[in-house]
Parts: sequence; C-alpha cells; structure tokens
Amino acid sequence: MRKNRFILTAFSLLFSVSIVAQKDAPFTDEMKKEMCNKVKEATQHAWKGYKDYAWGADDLKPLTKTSKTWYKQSMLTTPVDAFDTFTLLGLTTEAKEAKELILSKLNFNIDNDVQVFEITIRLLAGLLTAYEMDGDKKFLALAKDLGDRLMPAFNSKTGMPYRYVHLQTGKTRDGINNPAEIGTLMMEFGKLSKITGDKKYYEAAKKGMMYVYDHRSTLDLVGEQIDVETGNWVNARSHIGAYIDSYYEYLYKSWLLFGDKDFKTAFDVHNAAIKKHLISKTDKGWFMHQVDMNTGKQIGTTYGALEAFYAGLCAFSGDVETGRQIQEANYYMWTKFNIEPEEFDFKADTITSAYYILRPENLESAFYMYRLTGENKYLWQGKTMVQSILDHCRNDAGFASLKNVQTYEKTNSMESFFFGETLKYAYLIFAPQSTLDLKKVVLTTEAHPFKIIKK
Ligand code: DMJ
Repeated sequence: MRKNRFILTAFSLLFSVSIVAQKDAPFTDEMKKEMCNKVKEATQHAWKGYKDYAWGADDLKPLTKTSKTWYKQSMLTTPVDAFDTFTLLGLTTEAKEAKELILSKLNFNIDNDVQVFEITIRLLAGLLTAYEMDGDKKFLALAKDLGDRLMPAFNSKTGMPYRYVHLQTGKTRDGINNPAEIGTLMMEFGKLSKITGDKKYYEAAKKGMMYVYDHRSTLDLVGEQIDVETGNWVNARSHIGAYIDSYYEYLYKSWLLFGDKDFKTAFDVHNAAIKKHLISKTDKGWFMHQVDMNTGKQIGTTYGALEAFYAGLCAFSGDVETGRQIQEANYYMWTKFNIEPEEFDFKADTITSAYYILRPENLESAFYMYRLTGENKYLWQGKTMVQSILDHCRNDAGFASLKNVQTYEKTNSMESFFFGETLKYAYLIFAPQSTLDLKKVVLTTEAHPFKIIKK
C-alpha cells in the first residue's frame, strides 16, 4: 500500500515537473509557423464548406451540409464576419470571394425585426473594418445604411436601446434589455460617427451605455436585466458572464478607441468592484462567481466559456497579475473536460452545460496574456486549445460545435464568430506581432480591428 502511494506520488511529481517543463519549454519560430499554417488551412477548409453548401446564406450547418438563414433574407453573416480574418491571414482568394459576394448581394432592406446587438457586433463591425482595411467605399455605404436602420432602437424614454428593431419600419420590441446588449454598440456606432462625421450615432450609443453606468448599485455593480422604459433593474444577478460581459469590455475599449475619459472613469469604477466582489481564489486558479448587485451576497459558483474573456481584458487594462491567475482557471477549465464546456460549477468541479460552440474567449485571453508577458506558457496553452479544436470539431464540410465536450459528439452548427474571432485569435497568438499592432487598432468584441484615430 505504502509502496503504491510512493509510486503514485513519484509519478504525479514527474507529471507536474513535465507540465512545468513544457510550459517553459522553448516555442521556436518553426513551431509558430507550423501553427499559423494549420490555422490557415483550417480557415480555408471551413470557408470551402460554406461555399459548397451555404453560399449566400448566413451560416453553414456542417453535419447536414445545409445552410441557415437567421431572418427572412440572408445578411451574409459568415462572409462579413470572415472578411477581415481572411485579409489578416493573407488568404487573398478567400477575401476576394467574400468581398464579391458581399458587394453584389448584401441588402438590408429586409422586412424583419433583428437583434440589434448581434447585428451590430457581427455585421456593422465587420463592414466598418472591411472599409478601413480595404478602402472600398461600398463597404461604408452598407455600414451606414445598416446603422441608420438600427438607430430607431435608441428611441426609448431612457435612451437605452430596445433589443429588436424592424429594418424597414423602425418599430422596436423587447424593452427588457441587458448591459451587454446595451453597451456593446459603442465602438461600432462611435466608429460610424468618426468616419461619417455625423455625431448622432456616437451620442445615442453613449447615452444608452452611460445610463447603465449611472444606475449601478452602491457596490458599483450592474445586474443582468434592465427595463429600457422605466430604467428599473429587473434582475439583480451580477457577474462577468452572458448579458453583462462585453459592457465592461466596451467601456475600456471605447476609452482606448476614442480617448473619451468618461469611459475610462466608468471602467475603473466597475473594474475595482469586479475584483472586489466577483473573484473566487482556488488552487486551480481564480474563478469568477455570481453575486447580488445590491448586497454582494454570493448566489452562484458557475464559470464558463464566456467568462474566460475577462483574464485578457483585466491584463490588457493594466492588471497582468490578476489576469494571470484567471487564465490559470481558464486553462484548467479547458483541459479538465477535454475541451471547455459552456459552463461548469467550479466549486463542485462538475459540468452544468456540456456543449462547446466554437467560442473564442479562452484563446482570446491566451493571446492577450502572450502579447503582454511574452511567456511561452501562453503559446503552449494556445497550441493545446487550437489543436483540440482541429482534432475534435472538424468534419468533411467544415467545423462543428460539440454537443458534449466529454464525448466529443458534434452538433449541426458553425457560428460566424468561428471565422471572426476563434480562427483569428488562433492565428494571432502565433503570428508575428506586426500582423496586428495593438497600439494602432482595438479589437471589437467580435475581434474586428478598428483603427485608433483620436480627433
Ligand atoms: C461573440 O459573438 C462575441 O464575442 C460576444 O461578445 C460574445 N459571444 C460571442 C462569442 O462567444
């Protein structure tokens, strides 16, 4: 018995030594190049699937080899989200194909109400970046047309946007909104103002976002849902996950992009509260839990794929050490279950939502951690994550989400953010830093690079 225990201890010691060794082991330029080539090939494979089975639609359904269109007419979500990734990766043929499709077919005169947040972060952002990268004014005309059609969403008593707006009539619906869907319009509408010279987009988005900030709790936290007509919070759950996440992200990034100090002040106030109230320190790393926004009482211990973004944001905004601890937790979540699940309970160490929909946030944080520290450890993390996606999500038509990370069973979807974000971060971790200069551009929540032009 004691002998067995000795062997076990020696084995686990050896195992941890080899992990430590691997974390610090050199990651050569050759290895970086090899990873970049793998990601490029994966991007071409996924695009080929879209071309063969979903040409002109929003998304590819990779298992049935059919297509998905979100509304009555396609908005070409995949090509618009993918265009700048193709350009950054040097995939000129693919970029040309996407551009031709977008400029010949995209039309926003659709008899449908659309979700303002999703359409803004994927399409408005994608078109604005396409314009900044490529210079073709037709991209800008499309972006302006879309921005104008979305603008009536801000016509509420408080200035916070409704969740849905009709693209032809401007009719709004769904007044119970959330900080993420309210705040994550600032970079896109602000950029549209800076490019067109018309301030109305910037002002509308800022008014809505600042309403949320001005109605934070005495603990400087926000809740999960707010009524855009009355301004009352209707759900007091506070955390950094779904429905809140990118509100914080856009406060910091809007400051970087526009140099408007109001955003910096708001971010600093919230970020201090996030660090004070939402972090759980464990021996696996620092996870983030849920609290009541008014009392600070802990009400949940779940963590997941979306929350993983905060390590990168925290480090990028100046606190590398906290970012490092949270990235430990992120990587634990990825490796413990084969691939990260959508959500797990970090206290019980069990999965609560087993799917993986090709989300980027864990890779995104590894990318920021690598850029900020230069430590090989984050390249090794990136390699593990990228390789597991390539090994387990690929099929003959593209890449598929997983229904269950523990069994690797696939499900029939390939979200456009796989192109816009996941493949982009997968490439950027290993690519020369000059591929994307973080002093010259700010990446939106959908990883579309926006040029920093302060005026
Ligand atoms: C993306 O559309 C954006 O990153 C958004 O902020 C959160 N969800 C997805 C990716 O997971």
